[in-house]
Amino acid sequence: MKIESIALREIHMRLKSPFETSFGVVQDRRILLVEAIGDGINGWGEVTAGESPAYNAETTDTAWHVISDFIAPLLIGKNLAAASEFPKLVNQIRGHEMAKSGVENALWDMEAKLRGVALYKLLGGAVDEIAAGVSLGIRENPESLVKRVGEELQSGYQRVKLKIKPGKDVEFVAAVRKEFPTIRLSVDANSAYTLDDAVQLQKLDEFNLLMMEQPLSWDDIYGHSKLQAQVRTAICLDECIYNTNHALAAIEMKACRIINIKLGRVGGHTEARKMQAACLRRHVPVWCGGMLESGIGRAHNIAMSTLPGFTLPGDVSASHRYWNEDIIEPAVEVTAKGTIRVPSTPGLGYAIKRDYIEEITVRRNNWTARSAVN
Ligand code: OSB
Ligand code: MG
Repeated sequence: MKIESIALREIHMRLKSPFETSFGVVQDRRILLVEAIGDGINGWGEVTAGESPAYNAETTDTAWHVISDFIAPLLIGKNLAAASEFPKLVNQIRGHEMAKSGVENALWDMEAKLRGVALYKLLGGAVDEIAAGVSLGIRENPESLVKRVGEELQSGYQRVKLKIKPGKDVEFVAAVRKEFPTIRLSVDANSAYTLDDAVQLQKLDEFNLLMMEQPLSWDDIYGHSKLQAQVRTAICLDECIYNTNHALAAIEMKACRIINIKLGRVGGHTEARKMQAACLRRHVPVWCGGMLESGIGRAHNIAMSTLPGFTLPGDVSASHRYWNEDIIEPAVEVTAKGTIRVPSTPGLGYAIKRDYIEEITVRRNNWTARSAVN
C-alpha cells in the first residue's frame, strides 16, 4: 500500500440542535477529514477531536497541527503492508490519539478497498447488524427529557444514555425511570464529580442503571476504583482509557466493569481491536462510544461495533439525529428494532458525497509523494 497522496481538510457542520454535556454545549462542529490515496485507491478517516480541550486534551486545531507537521510528513511516500503498521510508524509521536486515528482509519478503509472486502470483515467482525443506542444531552427540566426519551424509544433505540452533572442528576434519572421502568438506561457524567460526591452517586443505585459512565476525573483510574467499591451500579470508563494498558489497569484495579471504546480516543482501529480482544478475554463488555461524528466517523464506528465483545448497544445512531444532510450516502438509518445494518461493499461501504464535502470545506492541506510527482 503505497501512500502517494494525503489530503487533510476541515469541514464545518451544524448539529440540528445544541448538545449539552457537563463540560459545555456544542452545535457548530469543526471536523477534520483525512483522505489517503495510493495504488489507485482512496480511503477516508475522521478526526473526532472537539473544538475545545474539554473532553480530552486534543482539539480540532491540535490535530491539524500534529497531522500537518508530524504525521503526514512521516507517512507520505511510505509503503505499508497493512494499515495495522501505522501505529509503529508514528510511535515517536506521544499522545494525540485522535489525530493518529483520523489518519490510521483512512488507511484501513483504503486497505479494505484494495483487498475488495468490507471494512468490518477486514477488522474481524462477525455480524452484519449492530445494536443502536442514543446519548441525550442535558435538558432544562425532567419533563422535556422524558418526552425526548419517549421519542427515541419510538424510533426503536435499544438503550438510552442520559448526560448528567451535579444539580441535574437524580431528579432527571428518577423521572425517566418512572415513565420507562424496564428500558436499558445509563448515565454519563463526563468527569463532573469527585469522590466526595460518592453519597450522591449512590442515590443512582436505585434506578437499575446499566452503567454510570466516567463520573470522576478524566485521568483518574485509581479514583474510580475507590468509587466502584462504594456504588452498586457498574462504572464504565470512557475518558480515562486511551490504550489497552489503561484498560488492563482499570480492570485489575476494579475501577470499572464496562469499557467504552472510541476509535479517536484510543488512536484508531489497531488499538481498538487490541483493547476489544483484551476485554473479551477478561469477560468485560465493551461498546462503541460516539463523538458527534459525521458519516465517515460513524461508518468507522459501525464497522468496529461488529467485533466480538461489543455486546452492549453503542452511541451509534441515525445520521438524521445529528445532521440535516450527512456527507455519506445512504445516510445511516436505524431499523424499527433498533439496529443498524452493516454495509457489505468494500471499505466503509458508503458513498462519499464529495461535492457536498467540497462545499463545506474551509481549509485544506495536501501532501504528494515525490515519486508520484515525477
Ligand atoms: O462522553 O460519550 C461522550 C459527545 C461528545 C463528547 C463526549 C461524548 C459524547 C456523546 C455523544 O455522548 C455520543 C454521540 O455521538 O451521539
Ligand atoms: Mg462518555
